[in-house]
Amino acid sequence: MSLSPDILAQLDAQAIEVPSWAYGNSGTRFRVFGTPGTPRTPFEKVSDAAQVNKLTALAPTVALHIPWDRVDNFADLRKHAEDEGIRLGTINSNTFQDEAYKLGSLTHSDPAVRQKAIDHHFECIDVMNATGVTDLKIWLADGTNYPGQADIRSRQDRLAESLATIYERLGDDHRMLLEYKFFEPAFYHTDVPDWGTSYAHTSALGEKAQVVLDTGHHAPGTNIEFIVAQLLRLGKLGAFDFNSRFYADDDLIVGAADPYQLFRIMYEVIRGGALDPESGVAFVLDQCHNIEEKIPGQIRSVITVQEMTARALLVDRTALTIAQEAGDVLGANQIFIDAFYTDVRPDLAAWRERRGLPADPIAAYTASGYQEKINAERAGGTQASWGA
Ligand code: AOS
Ligand code: ZN
Ligand code: ZN
Repeated sequence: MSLSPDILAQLDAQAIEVPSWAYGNSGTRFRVFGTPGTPRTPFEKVSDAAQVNKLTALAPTVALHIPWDRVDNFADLRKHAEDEGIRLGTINSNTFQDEAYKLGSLTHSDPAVRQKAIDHHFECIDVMNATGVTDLKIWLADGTNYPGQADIRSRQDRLAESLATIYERLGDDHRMLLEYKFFEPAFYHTDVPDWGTSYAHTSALGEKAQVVLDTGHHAPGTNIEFIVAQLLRLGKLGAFDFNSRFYADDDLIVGAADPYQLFRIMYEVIRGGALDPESGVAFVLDQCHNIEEKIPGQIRSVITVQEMTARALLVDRTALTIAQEAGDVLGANQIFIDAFYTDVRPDLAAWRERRGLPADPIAAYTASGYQEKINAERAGGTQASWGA
């Protein structure tokens, strides 16, 4: 099987957003390792993000995180991104690092703490207005560690009220994207633990609110592609956070742990019409490169998403429907397997060359001298890290 013109046309339109925090240092609670050339400012993170797009044409936008990417003048950051050939993407809020949020943010029982968290989201909306960005992503660390610690039901009521206050402030073309996660940092209950809770809140809020599915935020064995199918069916899938995991929220390179799962997810994306950019579903990486080189790690990630998308596009859906309706269990499954095992890498290398891109973007990055340049230029100063 090779990639038909129709498949290639769909791949032409694919866009994957990269996260600014992937270019900073990151680690675990045991150690954050520094690396040469790590950006010191949001401007340098944007420059690094732009390298991924220059070599792959797959990553035209970069997600920002407030306060990590707070700058004096966001119009300057926007211009810098445009000068580098990319655009600013999703604005991510942060209510998980302040002392005040130890027992919660938008769900906190103290109205003053809730207001502080709401005001932070208002600041994020101001940033959206200053940058022309339309998506506000909310991930909450809110939860409890011990049964009985808090009234989980009233926390839901306060969450609904806080979200409604933020929602009211959104512009006409803005979206609020609510991410769920089953545990961590809270270990007993989390206030937005699953897609159902995110769906309940975003449905109550209205059309501008949608669900974010982070592939690392489910219990082991969860059928994630089913959730994708269901949210698309309900018209409530706003965005993906792509990464992969062996154990919990590992934030490893997407597809590294289970490429077949990524293929199955992309199949449901295609099946649900969400590969069409008009669908509004955003494909964002949410990864940390703790020990590997960051820019090549991001290049590898976007290429993997493209490869699994191409393989999923190879599924012969007409033959599949016939097999499914005939009750041909093994025949239908074989159609999936045939597509998944097709090596699309030569066709995608040719796709890149036709667009004036390097056939092997990682080799081209290594040969470009960019890493040596930033290693020399960025010596000294404080390197950006995941948490600052
Ligand atoms: C946290 O686990 C989530 O995946 C969020 O998307 C978070 O905002 C992101 O990891 C950057 O902090
Ligand atoms: Zn995430
Ligand atoms: Zn996460």
